[in-house]
Amino acid sequence: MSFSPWVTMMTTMLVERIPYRCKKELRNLIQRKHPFILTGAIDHWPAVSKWNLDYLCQHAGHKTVACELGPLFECTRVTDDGDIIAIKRARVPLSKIIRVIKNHTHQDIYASEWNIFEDCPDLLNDIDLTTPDLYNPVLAAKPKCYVGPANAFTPIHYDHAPNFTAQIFGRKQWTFYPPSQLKYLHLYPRFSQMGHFSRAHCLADLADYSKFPDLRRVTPQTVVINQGEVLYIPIRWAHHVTSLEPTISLHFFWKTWAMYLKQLAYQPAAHIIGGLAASDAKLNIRKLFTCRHK
Ligand SMILES: O=C(O)CCC(=O)C(=O)O
Repeated sequence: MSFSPWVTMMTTMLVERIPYRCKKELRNLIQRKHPFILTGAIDHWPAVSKWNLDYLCQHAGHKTVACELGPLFECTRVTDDGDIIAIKRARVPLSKIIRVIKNHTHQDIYASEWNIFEDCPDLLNDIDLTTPDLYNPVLAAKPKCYVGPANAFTPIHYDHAPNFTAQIFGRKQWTFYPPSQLKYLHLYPRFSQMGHFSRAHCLADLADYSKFPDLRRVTPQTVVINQGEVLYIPIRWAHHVTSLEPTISLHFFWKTWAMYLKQLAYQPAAHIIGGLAASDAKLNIRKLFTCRHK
C-alpha cells in the first residue's frame, strides 16, 4: 500500500504522547527533532500536586514579576522592517497578578519568563531537576515560569533553542508548524528583532487568508498538554499557545552542543572573561544547587 505525500506528512507530524521510561530513551527521543509529550515524568514532583495560584501567592506573592499587559501585539509597535519600538511589559507584584487572574477582571495579563527560582530558591524543593533530565548544567538557561489566566495567548513564533515545558497547573493548547513550513507563516524579516515571529498576530489573523494567503498551505497540529505532562519543543518548530484555564508552567530552555560550540567560536574573548550566557547558566546551576542542598 502506498500513501500520498500529504498523508505521509500528516502522519509524520503527529505529536505523540510517550510514557517516560529512562534518560537514555529521552535523549533518543530528542534526537528525532520532533515535538512530543512526555507522560509520567514529573508525577513525583511535589509542585504538580502542591502548586496552584494560592500556593504561589503564599510563597511569592510579594515578589515583583515582569508581565505582559494586553495582548502582546496590541501593545507592541513594530516598524515595517520588523523592529520592535516598544513592548508594554510591566513589573507587578505577583499577588496582584494572581488577584486579577482569579477575578477574571482582565484576560490580558500574563506573567512570563519569570526567573522563579532566583526569586524563590525554596521552591526548588518542589521540583526535581534530575528526573527527567531537564537541566544540563553547561547548556541550560534559567528555568522560566509562566503564570496566566484562561485565554492567555502567545502568538506564533519559533525559538532558536530547544525547550522542555513542564505543565504544573492547568492545561494549555499548543499548535505546531514544522520548520519546513516557516516559509508560509508570513514571518518578519529574518534578521530583524521580530524575525522569529509571524505577522499573523492573533487567531483571527490566522484565519484571514486574504491578508495571509500562504497560511492556506500549512498543516498545523494542535495538542493539549495536561497538568503533570512535559512537552518537548525542538528548535525552529513554530508554535502558538492558548491557556485553556488559569495555568502555571515551567520552561527549561537549553543550547544544543552545536549552538554552544558556535557561540564559543564566535565569542572567544567573551568566553575568556566569563561573559558567555552559557557561563551564566553554569554559575546559575551552581547557585541553584547550592540553594537546593543548603
Ligand atoms: O506558554 C506560553 O504561553 C508560551 C511558551 C513558549 O512560547 C515557549 O516556551 O516557547
